[in-house]
Amino acid sequence: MRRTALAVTAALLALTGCSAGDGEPRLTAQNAYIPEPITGDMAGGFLVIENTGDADDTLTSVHSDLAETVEMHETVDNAMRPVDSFTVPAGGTLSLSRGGSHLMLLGLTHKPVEGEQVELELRFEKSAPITVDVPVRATTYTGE
Ligand SMILES: [Cu+2]
Repeated sequence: MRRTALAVTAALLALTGCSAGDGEPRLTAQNAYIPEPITGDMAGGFLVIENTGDADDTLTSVHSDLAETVEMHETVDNAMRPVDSFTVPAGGTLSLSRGGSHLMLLGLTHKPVEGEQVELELRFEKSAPITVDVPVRATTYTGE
């Protein structure tokens, strides 16, 4: 009897942990790619982070074995500049795309080529880190 009650409680907790409306962000990374860079100095990184939860989260840093540092850049008037973080709004997306905000991989260990996979670790203020296997695409690839 007692064991049954505990099992039911555990099941309920598991259920609430998976439902929306709990004041937590819920993030998934999609459509990630790195265009094959022209030189081995740096590479751009693009992806979409969707937040289906009901609290904002913040992308605070990105790490990769391929790069010494991964910066977050925004593009203003066709010039890019580093920022400390990106917001992933509740019920919305953070879109890192060509011509807009993006990741910049600097200090590459080697020049990545099309077909390769590069691991990126995304770290957030609230959510657990997300590791993404990012495919290296053709230099001219734009995501569509
Ligand atoms: Cu940049």
